[in-house]
Amino acid sequence: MTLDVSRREMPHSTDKSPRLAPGQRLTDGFPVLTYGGVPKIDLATWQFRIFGLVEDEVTLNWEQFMALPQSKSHSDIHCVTTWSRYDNDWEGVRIADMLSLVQVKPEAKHVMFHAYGGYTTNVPLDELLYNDALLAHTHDGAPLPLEHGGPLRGVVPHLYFWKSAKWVRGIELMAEERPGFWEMYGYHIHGDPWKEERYS
Ligand SMILES: Nc1nc2c(c(=O)[nH]1)N[C@H]1C(S)=C(S)[C@@H](COP(=O)(O)O)O[C@H]1N2
Ligand SMILES: [Mo]
Repeated sequence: MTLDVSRREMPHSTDKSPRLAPGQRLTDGFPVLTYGGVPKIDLATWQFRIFGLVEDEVTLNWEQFMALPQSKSHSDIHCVTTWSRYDNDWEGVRIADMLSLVQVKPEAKHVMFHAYGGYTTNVPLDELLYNDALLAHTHDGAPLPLEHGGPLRGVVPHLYFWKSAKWVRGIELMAEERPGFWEMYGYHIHGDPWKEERYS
């Protein structure tokens, strides 16, 4: 099956209000929240793998990744620790475009992001097809700083920011929902900021 990756608007750009999700406060800064250290990543050996419930697993090196169609998105960050940061400009590859490189099996309904360093987080497949969901290498016009996930991070802005994996190295397609790192330690399995899906 070829996934329907026709451009989709993320729900909060149309019907999520107020803009500041409940229980959040605005910050001008950009806090760093990492469990553990910053992994050492060499672009010469960097790889991104799409695997799991696909017909044809794909592995890209950095050059191949950067040759994919590039997109921009503008979105707000809502962190479960209650800070929000408006108006982030991201550049990278839409996750929908990444997924169109493979034939996703029809039973695939969820994904797990895998990151260098071992971090994982799960997201429903449908929700990664919104056009603001990116794998981003650039933030506010500059290469993504290492502590914020450079060279590449997930950006899934309609969910709490722990769903945006830094240092991503793969997407695994799965039939069933499976908890990622923070989800195993009590964070909500879904994480919608407007429903305050913080902890379970
Ligand atoms: N690989 C990895 N990705 C991660 C994390 C992490 O510890 N490791 N922390 C998550 C959490 S809890 C948050 S709030 C955001 C923080 O991103 P920032 O440090 O760029 O603000 O990254 C998410 N992605
Ligand atoms: Mo977080």
